[in-house]
Amino acid sequence: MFNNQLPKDFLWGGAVAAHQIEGAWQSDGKGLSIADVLTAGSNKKPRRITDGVLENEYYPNHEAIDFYNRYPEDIALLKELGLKAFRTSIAWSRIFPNGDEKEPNEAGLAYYDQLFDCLIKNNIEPIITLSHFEMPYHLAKEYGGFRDKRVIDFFVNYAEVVIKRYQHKVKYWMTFNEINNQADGTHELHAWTNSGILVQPDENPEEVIYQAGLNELIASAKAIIKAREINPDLKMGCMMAYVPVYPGSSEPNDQMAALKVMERRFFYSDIHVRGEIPSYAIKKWHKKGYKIDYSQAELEALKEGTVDYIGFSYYMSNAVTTVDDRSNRLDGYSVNDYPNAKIVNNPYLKSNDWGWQIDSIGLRYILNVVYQRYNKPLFIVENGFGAYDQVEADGSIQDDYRVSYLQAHIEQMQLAILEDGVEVLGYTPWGVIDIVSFGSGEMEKRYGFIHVDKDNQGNGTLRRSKKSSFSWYQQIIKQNGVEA
Ligand code: BGP
Repeated sequence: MFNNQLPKDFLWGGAVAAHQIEGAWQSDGKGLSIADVLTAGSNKKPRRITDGVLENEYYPNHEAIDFYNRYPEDIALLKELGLKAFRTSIAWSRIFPNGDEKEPNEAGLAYYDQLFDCLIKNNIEPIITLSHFEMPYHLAKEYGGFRDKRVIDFFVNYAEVVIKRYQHKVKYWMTFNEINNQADGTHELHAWTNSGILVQPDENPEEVIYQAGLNELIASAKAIIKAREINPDLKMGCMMAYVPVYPGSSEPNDQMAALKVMERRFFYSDIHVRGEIPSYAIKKWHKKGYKIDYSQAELEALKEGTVDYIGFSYYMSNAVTTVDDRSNRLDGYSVNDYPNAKIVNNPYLKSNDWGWQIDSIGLRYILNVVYQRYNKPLFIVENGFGAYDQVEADGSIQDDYRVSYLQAHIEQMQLAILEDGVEVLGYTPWGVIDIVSFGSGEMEKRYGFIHVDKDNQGNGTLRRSKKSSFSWYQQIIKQNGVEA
């Protein structure tokens, strides 16, 4: 397969998020964000959401890797790597510290002007997420996050300010990072980071999450409508976490269970792309007696504010079974959608140290499934291999495991493009430079081509150094793909 058939303007890049890279959690007028009250966790211990910032707690996102102050040095390294695109997010609480102010914080706006100018000067296209788990804490605390429809307007106001400000520097935008996580996570982390909600003991978590998720989808649609009024040349995308679900056996109930588990994830992109609430959701809400509130005007906004492309993350695949109780995992509400459905490990696949099952063919599979479902351009804005990298005595890091993961996934992406006819705008591997893990808060769950000297307890010099994968990816970009 010849890699030189990939489009010449294919956007080879790298991805990060403000709360995981910037640090400077209180600089230049920035308000507290919902990420600033997440403690450190570990591979085995989930992160906790604290009520405000507590004394003698360690919050890994407060300093992260200090990109806020070091971005010129880091962007010089990304330029050397050969990136054509760099995905990051704007920290909402740098622009509106509490979220419900009328006027923005000019120092926050000025920072992102400088960051985008630096990227553009280095011929790197900024790919921007409006909210990557970074809602202002005040909106979560005082309004209950997206359970309150006023937060829709606060988000749209924020989106309008930044899209107007940066419309000539940023062409590709996405609204909410991995908006569908909240549908699948039983733990409160996803409901908190997606929607800023803490489910109360007397509430039905699924009903609250569906309402908050729908309000977020309405906010996305209204922001996209505004963006098109500002500048019709902008490319407005959604951002999904696609984890394909295979049937655990050929027993027909396993196939139906897989369809139903995927349906819960597709609920979000079905609305982002098709602009209407799917009939399976209306039926489910009615059957379960859920009171999901939406108006005719909001339905019209959903219809008008659909996306131009679908950004998504891909890391792993799952399997689901109904035939036996092999499962020891209680993964999310999705398994409630079909009798006896349980998420199980796939015996044909290996896992990384966090139990994420490695499946490069799953990327080609999901590219085909999503493209056939929506017929919209796709953008792989996250893919990567988290690992405890080893620094050798000579200071080098031989991350061949990361190269083989990425090589295999790029091969499958190229098959989807060159043989299956899927339209893919670009590929921005996650954590292009080592940053704070979202799920565990660990600094040592590393994804980068560039190592950062900092450990899980926050100790280190923050020195940057190239891993062996740096020169490998540099070559992939130069030759526009992998030879397979
Ligand atoms: C996705 C998030 C990213 C990133 C990635 C890796 O869910 O969009 O923010 O963190 O997962 O996850 P982790 O950092 O937990 O390894």
